[in-house]
Amino acid sequence: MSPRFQFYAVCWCVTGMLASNAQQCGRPTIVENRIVGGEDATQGAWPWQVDIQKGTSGHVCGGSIISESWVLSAAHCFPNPYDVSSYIIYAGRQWLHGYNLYESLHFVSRVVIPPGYSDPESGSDVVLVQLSSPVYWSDYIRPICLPASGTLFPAGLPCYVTGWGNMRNGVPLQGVGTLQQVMVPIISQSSCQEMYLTDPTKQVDILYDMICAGYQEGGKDSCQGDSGGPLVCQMANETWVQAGVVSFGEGCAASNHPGVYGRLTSFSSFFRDTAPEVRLYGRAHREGGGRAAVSVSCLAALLVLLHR
Ligand code: 4AZ
Repeated sequence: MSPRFQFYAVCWCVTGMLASNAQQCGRPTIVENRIVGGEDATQGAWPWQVDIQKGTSGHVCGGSIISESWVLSAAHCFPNPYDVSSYIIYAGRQWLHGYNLYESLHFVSRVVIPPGYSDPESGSDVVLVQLSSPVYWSDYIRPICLPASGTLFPAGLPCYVTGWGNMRNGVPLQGVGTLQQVMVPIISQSSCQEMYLTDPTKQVDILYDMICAGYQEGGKDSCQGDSGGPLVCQMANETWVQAGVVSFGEGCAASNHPGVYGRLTSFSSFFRDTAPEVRLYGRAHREGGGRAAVSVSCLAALLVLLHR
C-alpha cells in the first residue's frame, strides 16, 4: 500500500469511529441509588431534564432533551406557539432558585405541536421545541431515548417522573427548589379508565395516545409545574427510555386519579416527520452498534494489511 493510501484509509476508519460516538441516549454518567417515594434528585441523575421558563412568569413547565437542538415537552405548555421569543430553556439545571454551575440557557426558534391538539384531555399533548443554539453534552446534559412505536411499557413497570412542580396541590416547591423525582409504576389503560370512572363528578376518557402511571391509593404523583416533563423507564439493558410526557390528572396524588401522560409510542411519525435526525430507540441502538462494529473491524483489517 502506498503511504498516501494508508493515510486515507486510517482517516476513513477514524471518521467512522467518531461518527459512531454520537451522544448515546438514556445513559447518565452520574448514577445514584433511587428509592420509592418523592425525594430530591442527585445532581446529574436526570441529565435530559430541562426547565422551561416564560418571560415574566418564571418556571412554567419541564421538558426533556432528545437531541442537541430538540426538546420534548407538552403542547399545553405553549399556548402561543408562534410567540417563541418569550420562552427560555435551561439545560443542566438542578435548583430552580439556586446557582447552577453546569447549566446553559437556550432560546427557542420553533415550536411544533401535532395537528389536532386542542387541550390535554383530548390527547396529542406533546410538543417539539427547537433550540436556537445547540446544547453541549456534559455529565449534566445528555439526551433521553425516545421509544420506537413498538416499544412496550407493561403495567407495573417502575418508571420515574421528575420536575420542579408543586409538592402538593397548590403548594410550590420550597427553598432552593431541588429537582424532585418519584417512582410511579405504569398503569394499564383499562385500569386507569376504571379508576377515573369511579369519580362521578368528572368524566375523563383515557385515550390511546395517553399512558397512566402512579398508584390507585394515591400519595405519589406529578403535579402542577411538572407538565411537559419526562416519565422515564429503565429497559432491560439499563438504558432509560421516555414513555410519557406529564400531561394532566385530577388534582395531584388523589386516590383513583393517577397521573396521565402523553404516550410517546403514539407519536413516532410526528417525531420522524418533525425531527428526522432524532433516532427512535430500538432502531437507533442497532444502527449505532452496527456502525461501531464496522469501524472496529475496519481498523483491525488495516492493522493486518500494514503488518504484511
Ligand atoms: C398540571 O396542572 C398537572 N397529577 C400536571 C400533572 C398532574 C395534574 C396536574 C398529574 O400541570
